[in-house]
Amino acid sequence: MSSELSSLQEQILKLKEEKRAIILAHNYQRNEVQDIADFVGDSLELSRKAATIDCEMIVFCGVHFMAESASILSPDKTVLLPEAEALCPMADMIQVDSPRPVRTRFPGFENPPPYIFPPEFTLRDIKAKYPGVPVVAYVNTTADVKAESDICCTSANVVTVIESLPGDSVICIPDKNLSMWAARNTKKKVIAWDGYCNVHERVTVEDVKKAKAEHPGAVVVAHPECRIEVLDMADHVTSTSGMLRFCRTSPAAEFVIGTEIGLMHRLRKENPGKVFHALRKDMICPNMKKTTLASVLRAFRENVHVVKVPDHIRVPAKRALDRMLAIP
Ligand code: CIZ
Ligand code: SF4
Repeated sequence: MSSELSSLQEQILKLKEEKRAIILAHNYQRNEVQDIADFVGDSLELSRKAATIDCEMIVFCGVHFMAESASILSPDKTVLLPEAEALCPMADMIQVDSPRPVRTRFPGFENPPPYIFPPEFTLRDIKAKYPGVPVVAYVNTTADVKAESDICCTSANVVTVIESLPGDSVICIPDKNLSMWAARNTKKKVIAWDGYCNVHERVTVEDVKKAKAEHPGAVVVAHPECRIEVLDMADHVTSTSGMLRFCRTSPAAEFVIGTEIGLMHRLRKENPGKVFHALRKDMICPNMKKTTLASVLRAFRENVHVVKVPDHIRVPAKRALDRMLAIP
């Protein structure tokens, strides 16, 4: 490790103690940021940690919606997001009441099925069209969208959440890939939104074919934010926490990993005897990589950037998160 790096780490650890803070890092963060964190996990594991741990300050190394969830569940703690511009483009693809700009459709999805809502709609439009149909919001949504939703879900529990709801239909926002994958695994009608993660969306069937040819003995694991035709070719489909569990317990020794490459750090650290290949080397989320050790240090020094969800949004958003957390 360079002395510059270790000096940054030392300064961070000192301020962390002084401020009675904890550092949470998402599985997609840079390796050195993961290494300085008290806990590394998916957005929900980290928010749960934020709610239960005894501290005054949380420095959330992730993207904005994750810091919002921590603030929703722990309103009395100061939540800092080191990089104000660490946003999730997918979370920004749905708005409560003002439509987002119409974007160009991506290849292969020129003719979406009719149940997928186009971008010029808003969440309120879709709710008005399907009165009484419950809205399931993926955790990758902004706090105000969660506040307008009935329940949240993660990529790990989406099917269980859908099955827990009354009626035979659900509105599932904002990721069309996760929604279509959930639709495959439930008898309920899933009304999907036209959002997507541009990091997972870029994986193609050709990429999977190539990875299988290059690593014939490897197990292919894909995140449900990938396109449905990619998921159909994978051996296992699961969230980041699910991937960590699966690769730890699987008897296989070689894996191809279809998610943001930040996860490779934990996979390799926790499974030194196993081999991991990225499904695509460019599965890199620029927003997740904005946070560096220097920005973590600045967050502590300058108390930036405070993420605080106002009560009129926090209370209904917490209701949606609590409903999910109440499902065993
Ligand atoms: O919920 C999360 O943390 C995300 C964005 C991915 C995952 O599967 O863990
Ligand atoms: Fe959003 Fe995708 Fe980046 Fe996750 S990896 S923060 S879903 S853009």
